Amino acid sequence: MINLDSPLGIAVLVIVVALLIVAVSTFFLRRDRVKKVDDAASRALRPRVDEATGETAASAIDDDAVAIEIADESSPTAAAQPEVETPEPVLGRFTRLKARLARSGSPLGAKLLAVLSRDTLSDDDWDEIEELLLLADIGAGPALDLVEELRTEVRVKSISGAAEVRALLREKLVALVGPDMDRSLNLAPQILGDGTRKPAVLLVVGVNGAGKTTTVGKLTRVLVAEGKSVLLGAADTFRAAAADQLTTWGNRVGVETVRSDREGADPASVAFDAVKQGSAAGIDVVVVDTAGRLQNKTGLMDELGKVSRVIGKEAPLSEVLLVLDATTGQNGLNQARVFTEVAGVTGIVLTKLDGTAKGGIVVAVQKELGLPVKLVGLGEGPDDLAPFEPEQFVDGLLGE
Ligand SMILES: Nc1nc2c(ncn2[C@@H]2O[C@H](COP(=O)(O)OP(=O)(O)O)[C@@H](O)[C@H]2O)c(=O)[nH]1
Ligand SMILES: [Mg+2]
Repeated sequence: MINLDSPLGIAVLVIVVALLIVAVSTFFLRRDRVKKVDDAASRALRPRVDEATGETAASAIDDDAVAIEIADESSPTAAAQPEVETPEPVLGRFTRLKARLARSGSPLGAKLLAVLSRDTLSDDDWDEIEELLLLADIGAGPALDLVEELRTEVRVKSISGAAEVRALLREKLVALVGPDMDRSLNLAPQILGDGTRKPAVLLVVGVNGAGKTTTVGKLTRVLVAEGKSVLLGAADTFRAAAADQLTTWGNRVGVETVRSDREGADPASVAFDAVKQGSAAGIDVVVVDTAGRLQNKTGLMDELGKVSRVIGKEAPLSEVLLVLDATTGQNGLNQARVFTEVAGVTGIVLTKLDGTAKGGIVVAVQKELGLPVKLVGLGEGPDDLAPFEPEQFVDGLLGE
């Protein structure tokens, strides 16, 4: 035994007691940390809960996917969650937002009406109509064709009166925008050859500042409003701020973001992780945001090509959405073409249509790229993204 009479014995006793204290406190600290990690993991996998009914979203997670903790108001983790917003319903969004098309200094409708209300339309009048359509960025070819058709029909059917000509113009514009194009997003769960169920995977691409991250944020709200479970992937790894921006959007509607804690991490591996985690958790839709550097075509091709290839190892891509800034007009189209060449784009999101009088760019973009505009951004508000509706769009353009 230790001899407490000797100084050596006392010293040994002190050391033994100190070691015991260190061991006990380490044990408790570790237990606390493991619990925190578990809490974070279960939060990431928790399905959305309908606030009104307390039921999990119908489309949420299969019973057999992963053990999932259902949010409970009384549980400490639920209490620690930031307040989750309820996004606006998707139906009728375009109708709400279409007035913004005309508000952005686009009195196309008013100007056209002024010309059309002249008694008989002269060559100059028709030229003026063509010019107005050109100013709205419809593109030279379509503007010329439209005026020719309109002119012929007015003559052949001996149509007179501004209202009738305007109705005909509206009809022609709707036809030009393509009312029959498939603008739906492919959000179906994917069943692979071996029977495994994978989430729908959406990849969002486009140049810097086009509105990609904002669109992913708004789109997440659209999906949440439709009862889907969503996971985000922050594959813009060049700036930590980009991942923060995305995480903030997700947090507002209770959606987790997979990100790297290191700036400059490999975007393809972040994208892969997001899809892998989404699959494991039985998530409905994984949306991957990317960086928009357009240094040169080869660099972009390599990087985006790698991102989609690597994602493909986990699940096929359901949609590749190209985000285009409508205010860049025809100039943006050349850059856009590069993306369609390298990234297998399936649809266009046209942003900032609220900030331009050149709404006709919708026609030009679809014609040039041969792809449908699926969604449009009409403001900086969180729910200012709407599925594109040709008739409503033309009415907005004409200021109706
Ligand atoms: N007015 C307006 N601004 C938008 C719209 N979409 C995005 N923005 C703004 O465009 C800027 C760049 O957006 P961001 O998503 O960061 O672009 P990214 O670099 O492509 O990810 C931000 O200030 C957004 O608020 C839109 O539909 N209308
Ligand atoms: Mg971004």
